[in-house]
Amino acid sequence: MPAPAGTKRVRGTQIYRPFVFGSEAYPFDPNKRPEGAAEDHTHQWRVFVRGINGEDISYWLKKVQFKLHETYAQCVRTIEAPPFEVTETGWGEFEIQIKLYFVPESMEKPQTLWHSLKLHPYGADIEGKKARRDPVISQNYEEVLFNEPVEQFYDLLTGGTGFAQQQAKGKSTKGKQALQHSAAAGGRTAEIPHSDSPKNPYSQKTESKELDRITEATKVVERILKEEKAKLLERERVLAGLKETEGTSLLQKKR
Ligand code: SLL
Repeated sequence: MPAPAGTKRVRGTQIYRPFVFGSEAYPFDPNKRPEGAAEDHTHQWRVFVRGINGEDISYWLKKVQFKLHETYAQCVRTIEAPPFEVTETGWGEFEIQIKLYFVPESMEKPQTLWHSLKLHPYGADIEGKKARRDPVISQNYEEVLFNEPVEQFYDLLTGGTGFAQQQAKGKSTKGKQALQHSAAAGGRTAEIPHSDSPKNPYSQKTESKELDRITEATKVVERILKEEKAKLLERERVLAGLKETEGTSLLQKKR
């Protein structure tokens, strides 16, 4: 029996899409508090889900639900269109639940993320950051993975060239080629920019730097392991020697 319309999946295919989620917080300037902010509030902050380098992600992301701390009025905020963000003022840090709802064509269930809202500086030079009243940014690069997307969603994701359908009818080439082709045609890909910029730290360059850093760190760990193994072997050798000499003399003494 054929699958109902819109539910046929592109087998053996996984498609991922990168995005950023997190928060930015601004300590109030005591001389210029935002209008209407409660007496005990100290910061303005924003929690967000956005594309890398401002890329429009609304072709796969339909809406985002942010669940704030219960001290907030209407703590469940649903954002139906980009920018997917909530701006608020407050005094305390807390965990924000972020639920991603995908476009209906995707037939995908929503996915939940958590973000710790950061109001206070962290990392290096905390005192300096406080004194300058630097914004506090806490964000993560993330990838959503669509495993065997339904055909209509596959087309949406890759630029809508109808390749999935053609493939299904046996008119087209293999999955990989189809993916490349449609990406070129529609410009919808998982690619991140080649270089980073002041506004966007996520790029192929930073990724490759990070990979180099991991490779270097792995080498260091391997070297330390080797040294420690050698030390252990040496100690075992000494121990065996001691057992031989001391062990026999003890036995001899007992006799
Ligand atoms: C803390 N567990 O103790 C956290 C709670 C609550 C955050 C943080 C104010 C909300 C409002 C606000 O910042 N709540 O006044 O509407 O740090």
